[in-house]
Amino acid sequence: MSTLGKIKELKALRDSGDLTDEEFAQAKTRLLNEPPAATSLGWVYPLLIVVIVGLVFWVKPQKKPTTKPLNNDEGKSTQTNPTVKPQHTYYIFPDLIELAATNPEGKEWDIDDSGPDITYAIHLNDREIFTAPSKGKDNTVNEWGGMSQDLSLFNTSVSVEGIIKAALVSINAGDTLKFKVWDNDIAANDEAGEFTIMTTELKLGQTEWWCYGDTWNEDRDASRPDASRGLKRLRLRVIDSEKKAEFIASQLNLPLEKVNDMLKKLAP
Ligand SMILES: [Ca+2]
Ligand SMILES: [Ca+2]
Repeated sequence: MSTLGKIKELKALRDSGDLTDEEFAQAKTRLLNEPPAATSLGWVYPLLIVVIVGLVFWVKPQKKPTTKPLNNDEGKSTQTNPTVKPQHTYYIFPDLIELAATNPEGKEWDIDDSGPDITYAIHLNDREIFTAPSKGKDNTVNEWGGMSQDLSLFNTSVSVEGIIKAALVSINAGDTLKFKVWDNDIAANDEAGEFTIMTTELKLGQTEWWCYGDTWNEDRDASRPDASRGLKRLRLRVIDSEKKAEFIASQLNLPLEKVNDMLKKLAP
């Protein structure tokens, strides 16, 4: 019933003597002051939505100015990964190496006109600490997963370290890591090039390095031509050695719990 209808009803009650003039006046005031429930919900909810949506859009842009300048420093589009911690150990390997169409002398990689067979070795201060677990075949680009291809290792007594195929490196000031890359040949190998980095400058996760003459650039520099000879690109992967279960889980696309159970069986 509308407010007006209710007032009419009250008026009738007063006229018939069921309500005194005072009671009628009080009831009428109460009626007029009480906003009807249906209409209050009708406008309160849309207003709430407007306020909440407004708040979300207002809060979001507030965050941007604090994170953006960090990434825009050198005009890089990619997110800057944190660097490694000193006195901490990491698994390190190139998960991708790309060579130019010709060798450093500007000649074909292989005389049989096939592509190069990419392989690499990692040196710590000129001492070899790791060699590629597998070689590429007749291609200017090759990838490595950082893990043993043989998943049956999980069912044997091989150690956790036997599953991860990467160099284990401790971060110490002054130490240098060198990645030597070559085309594996039956007779004499063709050197492709080298990439050198201080261990303290390594960054967690993936970092892509592009070769421009004698210098290396983090990320591709579109203003310069890509290398036309030898080593062209090397993508580094750095994993916290304490996070090996997470790494294995991500590479095998398995739930972390399952990998942890598997590793418990392997760990002494
Ligand atoms: Ca060759
Ligand atoms: Ca070949």
